[in-house]
Amino acid sequence: MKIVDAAVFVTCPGRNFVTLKITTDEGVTGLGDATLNGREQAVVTYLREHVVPLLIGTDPHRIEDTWQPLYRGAYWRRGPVTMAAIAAVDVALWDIKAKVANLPLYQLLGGASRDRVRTYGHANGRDIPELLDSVRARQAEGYQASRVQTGVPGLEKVYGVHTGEVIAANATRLDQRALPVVEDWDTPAYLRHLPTVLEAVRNEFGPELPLLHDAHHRLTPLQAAKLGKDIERYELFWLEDCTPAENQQAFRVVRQHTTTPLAVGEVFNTVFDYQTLVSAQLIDYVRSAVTHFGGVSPLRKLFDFADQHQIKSGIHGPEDISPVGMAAAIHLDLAVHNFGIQEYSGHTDATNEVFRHAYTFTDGHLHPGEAPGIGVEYDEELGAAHPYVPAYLPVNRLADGTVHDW
Ligand code: GCO
Ligand code: MG
Repeated sequence: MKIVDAAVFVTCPGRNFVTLKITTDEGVTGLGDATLNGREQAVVTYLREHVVPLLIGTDPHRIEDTWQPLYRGAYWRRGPVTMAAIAAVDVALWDIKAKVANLPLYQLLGGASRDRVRTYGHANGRDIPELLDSVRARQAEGYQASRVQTGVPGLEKVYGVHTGEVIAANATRLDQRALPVVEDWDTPAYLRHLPTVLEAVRNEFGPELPLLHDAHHRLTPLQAAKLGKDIERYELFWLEDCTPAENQQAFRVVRQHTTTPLAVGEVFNTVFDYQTLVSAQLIDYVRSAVTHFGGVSPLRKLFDFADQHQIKSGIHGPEDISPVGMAAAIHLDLAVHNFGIQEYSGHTDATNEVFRHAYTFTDGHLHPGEAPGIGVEYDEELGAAHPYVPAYLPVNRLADGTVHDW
């Protein structure tokens, strides 16, 4: 079997998605997600100019032997653009292999380790009453775990919250503009407010509801350590990205002060980003997306490494992961032993029409379905009807104008 074509599609049925479609001489096709939110066209060009020519004529069954030269042969290793491009190839080849075997991908990954995949949804509000309504809305949709985010008194536009025309980071493209939306930030105000939010949520919903929170890289290690301690009594499922993790050592400060479980990694793209975090047992969940980590093959290796330290998976799954990336994640979730939880925000109806998928969401749980491969079909005609819309992610500034992590 040989690869005869590899095409890259960009579509915007609510937000931009980049999809790689590999075709073989036997007519079998495979899909991979290459969406890098806010930098989509960099991956499109990387794939079209530098990856596709290397694929034509090669054997699609040699997944590892395709992955390694894409990673090592570039010489310039790692980075989100490279790893998103490699991820799309990896997933498309797994899709082809599983279709040829006439099995859903999870069967090739060792088969199911569980019956279904637990998810968490996003609840948010400008203030506490709005947040409580949002948790109720997620529960009505079936979610059994919620990530909770609110506005901060005194701040107008904050990550993860619908504030008038500025929409949550994971919502439709309305949160993104031709030029970045500027949001505001004040860490002391946030640190004073968050415990009152968690108190209100626990009072309303009781101790059993699994609660998560995303600090989105905004705290210093010391602030994160203090926050973790202050909120221990609310028993979070995890506190995510409490401090930027480029400096892995920073998590030692956080870890030695709190038993609040920590999740990190959505912006990482190789196992090396996790080396100290995992081996020194500084975190509890690894958060990378199939789409940004080089695909199913390396993410599986990361989970095996994490498992040696009793660290579990928590694959990144906001709306900016396409249904192709979500499907690949759900197959992996079902198969690996050290599964923790899967983030799932769903997609717009228009997105689900462009990407018809076999995976289903019932009672807060996902299942990849039994279709051969990853179980996603891309409608090229419909996709073309939603052309690319340039859009940036927001930036964050403090009251005096200083740029802060977003
Ligand atoms: C999450 C993430 C997202 C990111 C988004 C950026 O935990 O889901 O933090 O909300 O902000 O993926 O494109
Ligand atoms: Mg996050």
